[in-house]
Amino acid sequence: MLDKIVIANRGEIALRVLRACRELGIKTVAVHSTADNNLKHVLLADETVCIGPPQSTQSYLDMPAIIAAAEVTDAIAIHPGYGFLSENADFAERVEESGFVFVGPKAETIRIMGDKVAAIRAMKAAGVPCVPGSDGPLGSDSAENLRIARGIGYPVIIKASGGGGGRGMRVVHTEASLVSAINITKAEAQAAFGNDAVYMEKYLEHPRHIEFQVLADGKGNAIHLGERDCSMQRRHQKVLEEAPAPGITDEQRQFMGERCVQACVDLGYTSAGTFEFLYENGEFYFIEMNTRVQVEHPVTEMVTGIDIVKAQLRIAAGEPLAYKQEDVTWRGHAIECRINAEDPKTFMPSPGTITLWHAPGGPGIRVDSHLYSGYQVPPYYDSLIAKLIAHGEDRNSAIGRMTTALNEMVIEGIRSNIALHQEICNHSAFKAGGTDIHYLENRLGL
Ligand code: MV4
Repeated sequence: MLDKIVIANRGEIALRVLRACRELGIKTVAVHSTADNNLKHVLLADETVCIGPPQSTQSYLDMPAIIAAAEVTDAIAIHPGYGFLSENADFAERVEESGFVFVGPKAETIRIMGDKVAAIRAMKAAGVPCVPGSDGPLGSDSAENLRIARGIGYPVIIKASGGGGGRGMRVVHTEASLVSAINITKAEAQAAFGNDAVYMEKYLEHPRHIEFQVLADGKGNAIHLGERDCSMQRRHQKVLEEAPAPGITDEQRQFMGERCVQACVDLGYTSAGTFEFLYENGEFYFIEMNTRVQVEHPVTEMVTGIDIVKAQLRIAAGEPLAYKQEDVTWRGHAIECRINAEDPKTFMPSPGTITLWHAPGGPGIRVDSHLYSGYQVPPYYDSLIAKLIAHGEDRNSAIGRMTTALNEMVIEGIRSNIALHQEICNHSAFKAGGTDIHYLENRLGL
């Protein structure tokens, strides 16, 4: 097993990684900014290294500072968590070139998945169903682009190859606006990503966002852990996720899971990963792959009993995957509510001192949070302060436990979105299951 690792992140995920390390007997180094001296995992870590001032560009995004911290502490590996440098292929490459293990896929794989045109090409080759669209990047011949759009049928969407996660896209409803939409998206993509390549897809108007979790060891062993429904979102920020996805049959799960596993084998994929799909009218369409552990990984852990972060660490240590596909079973239903330090009406961040914190508990309840009474939520980073996960024998039982737990949770001193979650859990369309990606924004009238 890895002797010692650097946790190159903060907040709940840094604590989540630290806990996995403790279970595996791995020593931990917490690297942190000057704003994060009192972060829970920093207080718990075996060693700490301050890597810079509060601004993440000068701390959690400072590659040399993080690699230097690994050097001075004699660490073996670096776990990037999510966000920050977790999907930065250059960082993964520099970590490996410096002689450390990057807990994640090979830099080359991260680079392919960061280039959406390359990712789609790889998925098509592996037999993963993709959205009908252009074959590769669009060229500069407007007549040809109009022909491609006519072949797909309007509405279409123009996406930046260097984008992803909702950045650099434009929906086109009519032929008259296609050429200018392509030009504007290309200019924006050049400015934002330094890459003006764009591609075209059929625009799906009412899809759900369903993603498949995989684990692969890069030695030819790969499994899927089923799917999550992440459709409950606002402005590309997920709010609530669940596993399994309501209404998805065992046959659909097996079929799509097998396609994802085959793609992992073809790609030589290593570590945990997520295949993101749009789901509409009973069909799945690949859109992007995430090469990191995700915020919502706990719902999959709750229904499969498999610890995804420990699996990442074991794979990084060179161990073969400990599970075969037939070892993976799914029990009950799990829901995660992302608790943010934000104003319930304006969604503006609400940093400040936590004057009182009571975590809920009871059967089927899990709380992934770095909060404690007296902790100060800094204003510099994202506003996720807790993930409340409820598991039950079925979806209704999970919703019931979530409702009880939301009522039990006490956060004083800052504003939070607990009330929003109570409202969602009480709403008839959510209770019925299977709401699309536009449900929350429409429901909130935003
Ligand atoms: C789409 C789409 C509809 N049709 N692609 C947004 C984030 C990025 N990952 C892909 N996105 C979308 N791609 C086609 N062909 C709608 C979205 C989309 C979306 C997707 C997932 C979750 C939330 C979303 C919110 C708005 C738009």
